[in-house]
Formats: sequence, C-alpha cells, structure tokens
Amino acid sequence: MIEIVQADITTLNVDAIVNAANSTLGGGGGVDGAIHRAAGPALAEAAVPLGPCPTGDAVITPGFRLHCRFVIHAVGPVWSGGKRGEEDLLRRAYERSFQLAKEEGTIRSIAFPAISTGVYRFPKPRAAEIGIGAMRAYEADFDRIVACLFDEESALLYADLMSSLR
Ligand code: AR6
Repeated sequence: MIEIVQADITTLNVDAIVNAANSTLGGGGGVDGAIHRAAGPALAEAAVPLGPCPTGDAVITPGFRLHCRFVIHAVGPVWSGGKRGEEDLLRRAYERSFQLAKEEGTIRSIAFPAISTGVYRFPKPRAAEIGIGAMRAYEADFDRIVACLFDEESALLYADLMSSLR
C-alpha cells in the first residue's frame, strides 16, 4: 500500500525512513539535518565510515534515537538541467533504497521524502513521477510505503499523480 502524508519524516512510525543525504553521509540541511538532529550524533558516527556514497546509491544504518529502526541514506542528484543523467540517478537512488530495505529482511514499512527536490533543485513534478514509479514497482514487497511530503505543494502533486494512476 502506498500512502501520501504531509509530515516531518522524523515523526513517522515506520520501520525505516529514507534520508536525502549527500555523499559524505555526515548530515546537512533540509530533511538530512532534521533526521540527524532527531537521531543524535551516533547517526553520523555510523554513516560516515560507510561513505563516500556515490550519487544514485544508498547505505543503511540504525535509527538510534528515532522511532524507526533504520535510516537508509540515499544520495540523489543535483539538478543541472536534466542532460547529465539526473532522472536515471534519481530512479537509482529510490531503487537502491528499496533493495537495501528488502535485503535487511525485517523492514515491512518504509517512508521516503521527495529526494533531490529541495537544495538539489530537481523539478518537483518529474521527481514525483519517478518516486511514485519506484514505489509502485516495490509495492508488493512491503506492507506500507509512505511518500512523506513536507510542503503542501508536493503533497498535492503526489496526491494528483496517484489518483490519475488508479
Ligand atoms: N521531513 C520530510 N521532508 C522534508 C523535511 C522533513 N523534516 N525537511 C525538508 N523536507 P532537501 P535534497 C523536504 O533539501 O534536495 C542537504 O543539505 C523538502 O521540502 O532536504 O535532496 C543534504 O545534506 C524537499 O521537498 O534534500 C544534501 O547536501 C525534500 O525534503 C542536500 O541537502 C528534499 O529537500 C540534499 O538536497
């Protein structure tokens, strides 16, 4: 089941949340900053030695002080016009996150932010299509997949797209 919610991803009760990280895995602004603040310094201590993480790839760590048991740190592309493989890299970031969640073996619910659509400036409508496409491809492997949007514009975009697909 795919759910669309407008929320701070650090408040969700799911097995794993996905972070929109950068290659260093050491934290940053936006959703990355919120996740590191909520999880505590142990998150960076666990994640940084797994890096640097290439764009389009992901790593998994415990969730530490978060409600979730795991954080999957996905590195989406910086948008630079669309001719540098950004769409493919964003798709791979989602797919790698799902693969790591499946391999972990006990993750039944997973929440994603709109990777790359903040500081990395990926156009929101196209990012939503790519995100929902990946979620539908892995829908059968999980009990709950949550698309967690922070702003109303993104939440409405996802809701419209989902209803046009059903
Ligand atoms: N919960 C859910 N979504 C959020 C939250 C939150 N607490 N806070 C922001 N968003 P961004 P990026 C949304 O910039 O574009 C960091 O510095 C936000 O509205 O967090 O992938 C990293 O370290 C937007 O729709 O990530 C990297 O350097 C979406 O999350 C860089 O930013 C993604 O925005 C990654 O940039």
